[in-house]
Amino acid sequence: MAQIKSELGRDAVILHTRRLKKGGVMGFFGKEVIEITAGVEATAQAMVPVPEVKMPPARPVLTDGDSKMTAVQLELGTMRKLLEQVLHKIPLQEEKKSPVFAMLEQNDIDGQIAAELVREAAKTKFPAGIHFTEDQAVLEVLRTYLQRIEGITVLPNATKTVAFIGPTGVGKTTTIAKLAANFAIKEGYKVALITADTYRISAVEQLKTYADIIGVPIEIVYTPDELKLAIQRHQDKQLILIDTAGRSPKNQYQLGELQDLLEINPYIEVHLVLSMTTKYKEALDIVHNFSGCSPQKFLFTKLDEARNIGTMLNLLYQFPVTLSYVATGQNVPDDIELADPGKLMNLILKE
Ligand SMILES: Nc1nc2c(ncn2[C@@H]2O[C@H](COP(=O)(O)OP(=O)(O)O)[C@@H](O)[C@H]2O)c(=O)[nH]1
Ligand SMILES: [Mg+2]
Repeated sequence: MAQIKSELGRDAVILHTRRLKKGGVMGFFGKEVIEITAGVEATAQAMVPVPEVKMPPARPVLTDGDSKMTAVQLELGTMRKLLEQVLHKIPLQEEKKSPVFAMLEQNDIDGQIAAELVREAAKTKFPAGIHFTEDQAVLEVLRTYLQRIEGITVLPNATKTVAFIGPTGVGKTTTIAKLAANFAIKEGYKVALITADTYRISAVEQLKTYADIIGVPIEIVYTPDELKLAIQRHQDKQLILIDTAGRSPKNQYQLGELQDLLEINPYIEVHLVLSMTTKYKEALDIVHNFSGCSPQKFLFTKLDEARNIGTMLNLLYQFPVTLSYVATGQNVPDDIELADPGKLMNLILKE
């Protein structure tokens, strides 16, 4: 519905849906797609004047990346990759001898993924007239996994609500302060903060201090109902940022609570915050454990402390999510930027 409404407006209704399989062998491995026919009722459209939305220049627009990633999609993404890996197990040994393979491994890109990138590059047909060496071709393929980038899209006449989830200490609260300052002070949007992190008094105080300095309102909520009301109270804002308690990925009860909190409103855009200092295998566990909260975007912090961005690449290779911002230090509000494929590629090539 969120995607339909973003394309057709608030009055859009679903007229018809049907499930079908595309591709695949004997009904297996086919991608199930859902075809949705939607429309806008003529009367509703005629009666409600649609306000003209003036888009500020050079602001990212809504794309497919905005559709919510479900836990199932997350799992399917991993399963597809696993299957491909099993099916191609033997030839992968050859790819491991490629000179570029060592460079990828030095960047902590998972061996299996590095081998697949090498194989993908060998199969890729680049546009006529472009001749890449093997190394360059692999890097070009790698770059395609860094293309899905989209920050927070704020529209002048709508309220964008974004929640940040992730383990304790990854930098959620600091990131929210940075984003709030940038959107409110630098870009002049009306911003409100909501914190659901009421487990520690210091956590509330931390965000409250930032809110006071930036000059934006802050609400403290203890239950899903309170969160709902707080969001309703701030419908005059263009951006609402929600801080959540750092959840232990091992604690399913806490994760369930977080899920309940986020399910109150399907329009909440969920960013999973991950630290670049986390090892790949740990990060995989975190992504799986938080998948119930359907994160649409990954936001990486502590790039300044990381040896390389291998973990980021491994995750983006595995999951069909969008990359939003990268945080590069402790300074509020400066140490954050929209992810940039060129800069990220340079980090891989620096050694
Ligand atoms: N080096 C570095 N430290 C960061 C970054 N982002 C946050 N931090 C620090 O990480 C610690 C935990 O941050 P906090 O926002 O409280 O994490 P939360 O528990 O996820 O809300 C604080 O000391 C922050 O200053 C970053 O990008 N780089
Ligand atoms: Mg916090």
